[in-house]
Amino acid sequence: MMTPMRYVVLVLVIIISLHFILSFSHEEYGRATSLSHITEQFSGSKPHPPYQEGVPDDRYVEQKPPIQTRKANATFVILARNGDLNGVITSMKQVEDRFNKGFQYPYVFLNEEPFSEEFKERISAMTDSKVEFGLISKDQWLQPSWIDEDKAAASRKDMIDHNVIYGGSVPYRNMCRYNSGFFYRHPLLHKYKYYWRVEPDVTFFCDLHYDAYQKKVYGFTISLYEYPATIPTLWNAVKEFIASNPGLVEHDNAMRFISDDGGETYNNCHFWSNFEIGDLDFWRGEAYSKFFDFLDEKGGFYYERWGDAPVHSIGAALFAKKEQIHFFNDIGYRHNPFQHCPQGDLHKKGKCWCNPKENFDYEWYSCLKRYDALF
Ligand SMILES: Nc1nc2c(ncn2[C@@H]2O[C@H](COP(=O)(O)OP(=O)(O)OP(=O)(O)O)[C@@H](O)[C@H]2O)c(=O)[nH]1
Ligand SMILES: *[C@@H]1O[C@H](CO)[C@@H](O)[C@H](O)[C@H]1NC(C)=O
Ligand SMILES: [Mg+2]
Repeated sequence: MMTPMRYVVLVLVIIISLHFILSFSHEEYGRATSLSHITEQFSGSKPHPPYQEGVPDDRYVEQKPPIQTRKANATFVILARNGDLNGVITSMKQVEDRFNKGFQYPYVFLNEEPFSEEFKERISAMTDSKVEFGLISKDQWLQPSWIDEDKAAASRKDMIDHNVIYGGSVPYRNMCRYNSGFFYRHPLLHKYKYYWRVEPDVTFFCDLHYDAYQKKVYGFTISLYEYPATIPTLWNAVKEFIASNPGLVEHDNAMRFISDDGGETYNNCHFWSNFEIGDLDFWRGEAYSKFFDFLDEKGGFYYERWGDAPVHSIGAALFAKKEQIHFFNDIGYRHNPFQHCPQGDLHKKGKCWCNPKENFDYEWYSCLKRYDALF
């Protein structure tokens, strides 16, 4: 037997259940009966925590226009995969804050696959500069068909057995070859003369309040020795090229940076190419173009694991005047595991935040002393 009290409870339970079902299944009903809506009816406006009103417009300081007056014909270049997005964001935010807010140089992003909408949106949201996203053609990116794949595969296996970093990777080789001989030919870069290469997950430690695009051919922050296992026959190819193209070699070159015996052997010194500020027309010029084609024909990008760092460095050292190669002493920079931290007055001037004691310049594995000795 049910008591009247039990009927009341049952009806209440049914009403409450109906209310919840309707709130979830019918948006309009849910909104009209929500507690906050009902309180709104009484108080007149929707209550909310004060921060949601935002900062009044008149408290914003007027944005300064770019402080520079003379703009170089220049761009940032970032080669990246969609999966590199977070690392690219990290690097780019620092580029903007430390330097580019005051200059508004454009950006060119390159990828052999189309950039995702998320990539393009998040990148574009970080700057007022022009940003362009370019696709790399497969024939410039992939291992060429004339490479003997059996020979290349055997070399990769050998490098894996010897623990050579990225030794087993074909994509890494594609990337090294593309950076060595193709990025500066991408249609989006035709209209520029100078570029600044930026990689994901690097750190810029200091404010830079002058225009970094100087009229130099090649600028670097860190130099070091290459793993000989990645370039066993590179120097022989270089010597062969010099012998058959003596006229292309610059007289006042930086050969002493890359060779300790007048060109007989390579000392493995190279500029670390994850940071570069350089002249695209130099790469596009006769000397380097012929040099790259010659190296490419040797197949060493795939039969060995030639990196863009030694290839660029040897090219710059042979075909540019040594004065056209610039050490950016004032750019505090880190790409794991090495960093250049400006010392003394430069550290203060750039308001750098790196520990000056952590500085690669004259560590035993650095080649900066050889660069210094050029002058
Ligand atoms: N689109 C594209 N970009 C790549 C690919 N591999 C590397 N990159 C980019 O090429 C540059 C060099 O690659 P990293 O992986 O940083 O090579 P690394 O500096 O020698 O090695 P890490 O010490 O791992 O940084 C970076 O800007 C990468 O984002 C690839 O397969 N496709
Ligand atoms: C920028 O440099 C490129 C390559 O040298 C050149 O083609 C272009 O005309 C230059 N643009 C300006 C505005 O000087
Ligand atoms: Mg890197």
